[in-house]
Amino acid sequence: TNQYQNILVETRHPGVGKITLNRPRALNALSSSLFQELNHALQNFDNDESTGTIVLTGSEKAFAAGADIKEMKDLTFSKAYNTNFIASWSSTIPNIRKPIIAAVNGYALGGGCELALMADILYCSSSAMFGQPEIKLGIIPGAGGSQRLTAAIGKSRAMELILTGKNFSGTEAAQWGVAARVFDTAEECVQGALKTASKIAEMSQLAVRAAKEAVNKSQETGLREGLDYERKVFHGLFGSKDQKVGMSAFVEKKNPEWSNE
Ligand code: CO8
Repeated sequence: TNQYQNILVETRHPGVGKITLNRPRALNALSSSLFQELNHALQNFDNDESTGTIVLTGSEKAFAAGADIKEMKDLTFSKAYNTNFIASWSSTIPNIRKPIIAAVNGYALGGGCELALMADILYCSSSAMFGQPEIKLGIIPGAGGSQRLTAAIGKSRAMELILTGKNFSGTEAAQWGVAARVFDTAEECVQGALKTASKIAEMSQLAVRAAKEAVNKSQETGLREGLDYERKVFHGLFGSKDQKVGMSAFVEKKNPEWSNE
């Protein structure tokens, strides 16, 4: 039984938690209750020892068509400021320590595009429609669009998209490096994400965690600090059991049996 109203949660492949945004009548518009459920489910998977990776997807028509405009329409500055509107939406995901793969099909607009950009790996289908249309509503992106999208595609392209609100396709997302891979169909996209997630879930979870942290560091610091950080974590992993397991298995031509220790 599903304990949520706006999302579906399942564990199909061993080690892989799957979350499907499921508010079809509003094209998965991101309401407060949807985000509360999403964050709850993500935290549960993060705390669950048998889960190694998380796949986040929507429907074939929409990953998410943005924050819920009906919910925001009458919001005032003072209410937004006093309640720190959407801060909790976007502060949970960066603290999830397990890799999140977004499988994006259909619309990923506004907050939907930003949510996809929060994932560690982004896969999409060629017909996916990304965009930051906030300018057309008289606002700007509020959950990282101006920061993460700019980091991913460069200033000039990000400016053009954010100032005009025009969409970009899944094919363009892959060409520009927003997406790691682009698939012909929605089904292939979700299957591809589940397959990659399974593969990652079979690695040493200790090493996966360290690798995710090290890559994320590169997005937040200068090169010298990032390299120092990477080397310290690299050194630290020689204190792990899985380093011995992995390297002995290579030398003995066996498959490693990870202990995650
Ligand atoms: N909010 C609320 N309802 C929505 C939204 C939305 N963002 N998008 C679609 N819906 C609803 C429609 O109102 C409609 O409901 P109803 O049948 O009751 O009228 C239903 O979903 C189906 O939508 P359409 O009839 O419009 O479907 P179309 O296929 O004709 O069009 C589009 C699809 C092009 C996606 C169109 O729905 C659209 O333009 N949607 C709005 C896209 C948008 O502007 N998104 C940005 C929102 S602002 C934002 O995200 C700010 C970011 C804040 C941070 C978020 C934190 C992660």
